[in-house]
Amino acid sequence: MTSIRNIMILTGAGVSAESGIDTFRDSGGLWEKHRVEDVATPEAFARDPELVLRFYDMRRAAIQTKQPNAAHAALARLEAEWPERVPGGTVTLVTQNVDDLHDRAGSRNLIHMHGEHLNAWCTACDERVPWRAPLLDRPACPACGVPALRPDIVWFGEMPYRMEDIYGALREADLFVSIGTSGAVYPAAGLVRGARDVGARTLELNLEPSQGSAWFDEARHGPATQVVPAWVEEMLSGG
Ligand code: BV8
Repeated sequence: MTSIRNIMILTGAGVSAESGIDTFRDSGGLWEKHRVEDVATPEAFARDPELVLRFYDMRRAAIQTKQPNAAHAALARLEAEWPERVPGGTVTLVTQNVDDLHDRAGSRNLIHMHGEHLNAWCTACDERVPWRAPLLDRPACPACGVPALRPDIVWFGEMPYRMEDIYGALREADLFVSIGTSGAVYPAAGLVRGARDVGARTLELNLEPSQGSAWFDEARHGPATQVVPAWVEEMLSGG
């Protein structure tokens, strides 16, 4: 492992599953209660803003009752301690998740490529503001006063955030680790191929094989709260 300096980690809903936050595609996952087209596209928001705002208000409230789990904590520990183990080494955490559990666990070099529940985005002045309350009653934007706030979430058909930063970090990666994602959504699901193109090693930590499993050099299956801390301990102890 000593040849590894820069680590890129991609997480999905599976890393927050054991914190009690629904995943999208497991049985009983969120999408099964709603069709994606009805709640997670700009067209859905234009067609039925109340349905979409209720969907996000419910989830924004739900995450505020949840706690980070041992997987989130282990990833924050890796970011903090890796430079001591490998001087100049970096850990970049890219998450598809819109909860704030990585943030609360202490991860700092963190990219929310699909947005965040705890932000609102004003479609009048384009400001993004921290937001914990419901949006259903169309509150006024704190920056411009217009009642034009929407969830700061990347919907299907919208461009994920900070792709330049993500591809920049990917070019420098020696190890790419995918955790708790089904590999169903692009461009996130394509990052493993970009990692292979730059010669990085690839590792999948997931409950079961994902749609992209064939692209990984190695896979370890099991719950994130067991598999992720064990892997971090191995990386930090030089195993
Ligand atoms: C874009 C915010 C272009 C919403 C989300 C046809 C082919 C290929 C691509 C496309 C296509 N048609 C359309 C596209 C593009 C589309 C796409 O990929 N569609 C898919 C469905 C085919 N992508 C987009 O639209 C993206 N934008 O392409 O823009 C563009 C270009 C230029 C200019 C403008 C635009 C935007 C995609 C972002 C959509 N937004 N999230 C919200 O959260 O409400 S995606 C949504 O799915 C979440 O972010 C989620 O993270 C993501 C992926 O799901 P996962 O995280 O993987 O969760 P899932 O439930 O699927 O899997 C959980 C995994 O965890 C499972 O494997 C399970 O086994 C595991 N697990 C469960 N428990 C545990 C566990 N693992 C460990 N421990 C456990 N305890």
